[in-house]
Amino acid sequence: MYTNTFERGMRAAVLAAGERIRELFLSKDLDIHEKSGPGDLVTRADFEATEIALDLLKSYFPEIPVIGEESGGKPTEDKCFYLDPLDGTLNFVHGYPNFAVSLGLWKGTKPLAGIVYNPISRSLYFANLDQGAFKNGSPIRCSSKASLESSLLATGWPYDLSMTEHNARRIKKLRNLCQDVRNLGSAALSLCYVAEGILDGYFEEGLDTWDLAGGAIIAQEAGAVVSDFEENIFDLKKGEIIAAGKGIHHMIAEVIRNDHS
Ligand code: 2AM
Ligand code: CA
Repeated sequence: MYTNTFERGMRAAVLAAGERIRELFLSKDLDIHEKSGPGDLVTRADFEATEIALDLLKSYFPEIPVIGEESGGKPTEDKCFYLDPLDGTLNFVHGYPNFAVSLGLWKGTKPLAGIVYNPISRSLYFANLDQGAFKNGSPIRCSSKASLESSLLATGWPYDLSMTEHNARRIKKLRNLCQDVRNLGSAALSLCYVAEGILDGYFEEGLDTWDLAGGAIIAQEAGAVVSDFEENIFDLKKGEIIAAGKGIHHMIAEVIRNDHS
């Protein structure tokens, strides 16, 4: 049933963390604290999910370090996990059920496996390098749209407020070319929606490693082109991403690069 030795432990970690998040969400047990500003929050669920996932990862993979949004840690050149215990905390706080546990396994600059779990819909997305992407065990593929006109895109607002106008110009340009540009509030789920073809493309910048480490390989293994804004190979540390089917990826990148007017 498990395609490699990593899947079992990664799956156990995100499922257990996700089920605790689900309980706290349904019981509205939030305990909210502000981090860098009013839109950047952390809750009891972020901390409890971190502990649950870390304990399981340590028991399955004692030798692999974990870099976590709420637990810190330093990336190494060898294998390491990137854990976002709750991606979409602001959604969680508002009762908007679009958030996930995200876990990526990387070796230096190379993704090896990714897993994203939405504990409300109980959807589990998983990908191993060169082995395709799966949702609840069934293969998924990105969309094959060849024009922006029939495409639904998503993005997120950069957390650096000085970037707001710049991003608004970009969204305005793209909105005139495609059906709409959504903001789903979870980078990990946005990438999974690209992987299963719900979204035709997603772009965002100013993100952290743990926001993207799990979802990027899922989108890639589902056939999406995953790059930085210059269309170079996706760089986890750069924090920017365009993930889209190959028919529209370049068009999105061109608009993003020529957004100065
Ligand atoms: P989070 O909910 O785990 O914080 C929404 O556009 C995306 O940005 C989410 O994946 C969200 O993840 C992430 N995000 C929220 N605050 C951030 C910050 N200060 N820096 C970078 N990414 C952030
Ligand atoms: Ca988070």
